[in-house]
Amino acid sequence: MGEFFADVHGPVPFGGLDSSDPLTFKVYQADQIVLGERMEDHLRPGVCYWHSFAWDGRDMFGVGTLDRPWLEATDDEMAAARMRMAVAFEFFAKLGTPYYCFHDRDVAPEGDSFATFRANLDALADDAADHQQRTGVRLLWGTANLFSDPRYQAGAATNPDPDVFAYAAAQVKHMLEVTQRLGGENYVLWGGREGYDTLLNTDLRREQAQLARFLHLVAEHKAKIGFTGQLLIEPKPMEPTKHQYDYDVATVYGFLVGNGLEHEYKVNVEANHATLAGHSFHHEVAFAAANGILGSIDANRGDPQNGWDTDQFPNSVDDLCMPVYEILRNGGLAPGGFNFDAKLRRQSTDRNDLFYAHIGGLDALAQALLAAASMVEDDSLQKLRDERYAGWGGELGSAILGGSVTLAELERRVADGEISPVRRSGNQEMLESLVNQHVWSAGRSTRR
Ligand code: XLS
Ligand code: NI
Ligand code: NI
Repeated sequence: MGEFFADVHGPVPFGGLDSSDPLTFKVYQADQIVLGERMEDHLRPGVCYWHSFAWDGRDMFGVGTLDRPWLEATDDEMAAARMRMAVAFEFFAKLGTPYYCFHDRDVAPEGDSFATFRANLDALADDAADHQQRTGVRLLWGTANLFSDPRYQAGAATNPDPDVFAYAAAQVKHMLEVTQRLGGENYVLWGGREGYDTLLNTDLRREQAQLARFLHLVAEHKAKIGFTGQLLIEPKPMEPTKHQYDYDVATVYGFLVGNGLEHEYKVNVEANHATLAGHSFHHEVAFAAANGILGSIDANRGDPQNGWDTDQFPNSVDDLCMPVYEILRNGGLAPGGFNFDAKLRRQSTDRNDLFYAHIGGLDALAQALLAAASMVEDDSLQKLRDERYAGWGGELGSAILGGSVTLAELERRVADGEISPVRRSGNQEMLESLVNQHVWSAGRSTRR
């Protein structure tokens, strides 16, 4: 097959905000220096294989609409898989982003046994290594699909049947090794069906113990093979199950600490999983950073009217800028990055739509980065936060935190009138305007 995306020569150029060409970046410039680092090195953007190349646009109500010839029925599944991979790398290289991510099943046909699947995956990993070498595109993270096959209908590690646990373990062991072989910088575990549909048939205590054991096995194997990437858990509250155990970052953090796993795993925060959990994306990133487990990001968005994982491409600088600010203040994302776990709408049937989607998402991220960097430089947000807590650096605050005062002592001092709280404004509206000012003005001077 010749080029699939024949209209685009790539790499997609920078056109600037005055460009009317949808196949140019308006803000994103990989080499632009922001706070001393290249924009690309801050964002470490990646394309996800599954939504873009392993899904044809089908939904619950209808068949595929997208032009994905390698997904059509065929007698030669390996040839189709090779075509899919060639087109995927053509896209990555033409878009000009450094990373990609995939599940084992996104690239390899299942075959009729685990041994066949493993052989298929190994053969396609060899191809991927060649494509990576040729294009310079790298693997941000690998993962195993432990939710599509009917055997996982009641979960993988949390399945009532230990045979299923074992099958999942086999899949993860192999995919961890494939990820290592391809130089993957992270390995993700998303607990797609690790939850329940009804409590009537569910033993919560057992299932949690099984999940902890599974995560220990993965960490042990990582150490055994000397994989240096970061292990990541991707929280999500529900869908496909009614309730998922990795509900949100706080739940995952508690689970990790409760099972002695907090030094082995960090989190891959997905924007729309945050909103499904009733949080903001900002909250999830800030909570992960505050607890030392911020790993990587799946950058997408939901639809404010829909309560499901619509996986749309990110397009709101307002929504992205504060999460990016927290990331910068936390010292960046590496070895994590921004993977677009996002898919086209079913009606976006032109081949170029995949470019428009990624270009738009990257531009929104780039503007968020400029705004966040401008807030870091200006520092007034942090100064206001610091001033708000200044008392904790004083005599009383230090004594309380240092454990040198008792409740009785505090009561005495309050009763004596030595301590008397003064009300202070939180200045929320002023801060909201301050953020807007950066969102609106960032990058003006550097634009052509
Ligand atoms: C689904 C998840 C999934 C993970 C990878 O909601 O976002 O795509 O990122 O298994
Ligand atoms: Ni998701
Ligand atoms: Ni995701």
